[in-house]
Amino acid sequence: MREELLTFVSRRGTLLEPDAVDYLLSQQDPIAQLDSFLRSCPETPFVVTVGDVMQAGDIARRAATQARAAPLLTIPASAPSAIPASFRRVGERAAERTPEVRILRDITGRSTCEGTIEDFTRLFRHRFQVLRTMLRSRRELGGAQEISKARRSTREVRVIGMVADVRTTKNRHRIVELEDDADRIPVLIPADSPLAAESIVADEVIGVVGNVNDRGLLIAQSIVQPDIPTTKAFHGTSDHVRAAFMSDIHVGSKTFLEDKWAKVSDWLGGGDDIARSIRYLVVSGDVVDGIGVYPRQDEELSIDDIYAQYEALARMMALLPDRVTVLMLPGNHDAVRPAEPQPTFPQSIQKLFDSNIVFAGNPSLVSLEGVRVLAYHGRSMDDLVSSIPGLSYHRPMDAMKAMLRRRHLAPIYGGKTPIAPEAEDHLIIDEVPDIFVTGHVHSVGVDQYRGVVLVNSSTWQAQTPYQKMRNIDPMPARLPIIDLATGQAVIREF
Ligand code: D5M
Ligand code: FE
Ligand code: ZN
Repeated sequence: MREELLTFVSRRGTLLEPDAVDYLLSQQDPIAQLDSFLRSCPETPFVVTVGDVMQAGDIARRAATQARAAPLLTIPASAPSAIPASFRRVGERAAERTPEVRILRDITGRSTCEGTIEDFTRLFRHRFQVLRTMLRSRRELGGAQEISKARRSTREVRVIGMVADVRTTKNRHRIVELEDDADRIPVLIPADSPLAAESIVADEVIGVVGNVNDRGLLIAQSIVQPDIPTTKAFHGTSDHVRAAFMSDIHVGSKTFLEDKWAKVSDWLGGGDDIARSIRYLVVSGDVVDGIGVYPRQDEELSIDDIYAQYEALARMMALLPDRVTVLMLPGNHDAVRPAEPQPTFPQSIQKLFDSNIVFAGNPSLVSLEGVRVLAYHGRSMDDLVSSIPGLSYHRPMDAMKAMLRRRHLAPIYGGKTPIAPEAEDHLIIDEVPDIFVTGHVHSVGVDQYRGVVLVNSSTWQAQTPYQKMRNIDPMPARLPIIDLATGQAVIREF
């Protein structure tokens, strides 16, 4: 029964406190009781406590004795209600300045998927519809037609579709199979065309302008990606507060750089002017090394218990100065589901940390005093690097630009990035952020693209045997720091 209950909970995209699990298992019908509680919530709660389910049990019993046909349970005003992501923010602290971190969007508590084929169809339909709407507003694609109509036209056509396949012929021409809800058309990008250098990856949504030849092939004259507007102002804070960015700490690994960590931690707590202006630390995943993430990982661990790894991290975080509010999201080494979008850390891990840590999902869009930060661990860079000629692990900023142009964090499906079939595509870049940050590739850099500040946030782990074998040369112990007033960046090396 425990397993059935936990499966039910994860399908509903929420978390159960251990006490709530025990309480429910002592009830006659644990799933029905939890289900009735969840139905009574206006939104799926982030975590269900023992108080919630006990109260739900009382209400259900009262409802059953009072009126057998009560259609819906109502939740009393005193009951702990669901807390939507946008209201999970840190409480006020005694510092002279109140930190302000608001999670505007992440999957935590909103997962809906069960992993069926229908779910994937729904996910891709949603992706297509949203990105098509973005493309339709592009001047170059005004009057875009359905593929089924365009294929019969003898004039110039404009179509929007999802890339079902890209292949290169032996004469170096590229053929893109483009699909919309009802039809599909092969698009030819001639080897000698100026478009030959354009990168196109499977499952991205693009617009094509061209002519259909008598063999039904659409000869492309131009390709349009959703992209972001050419100019965007940085919506900065009025004071020069700064945010620092980290990821891939990999606590628990033998290659975790303890000495470098001691240095950055001391610096953050010291008297340096820049250090003293840092009020936020965004930690974008792989915060610990985890357990069983890759074959024979146990040989490379200095801490082989997952909770002990998070406890060690919590102790490290507790030594950071009080003025720094930490936002932490998971990556592919963390103890949450690997499929993206990843919900945030379970309560059993969160409770190990001090209250100045704010937990978010991967990816998440957050506001730091009004500055919008899109934080994503960056697993999809593995797929982008292997699909787009010219991209490399040393230039993660190029991969980030590729994501912004596609308005999608993980455009390629079926590669190394596992994607959960949620009802909506949470990996679409709906809103253009002020700062876009990724980690994962253990490199470092800052750049900007059309007014968006790009950050890749280094690592606190030395080269691992696996990375040595794959020629991945990390750039550890660098701390990118952004002035939230201006968007200006500096990188400090430790
Ligand atoms: O990833 C750290 C780095 O190692 C990152 O550049 C990706 C690379 N990496 C990790 N696992 C793989 C696999 N399976 N294939 C290719 N490249 C990989 P981390 O997430 O810290 O392990
Ligand atoms: Fe990592
Ligand atoms: Zn990673």
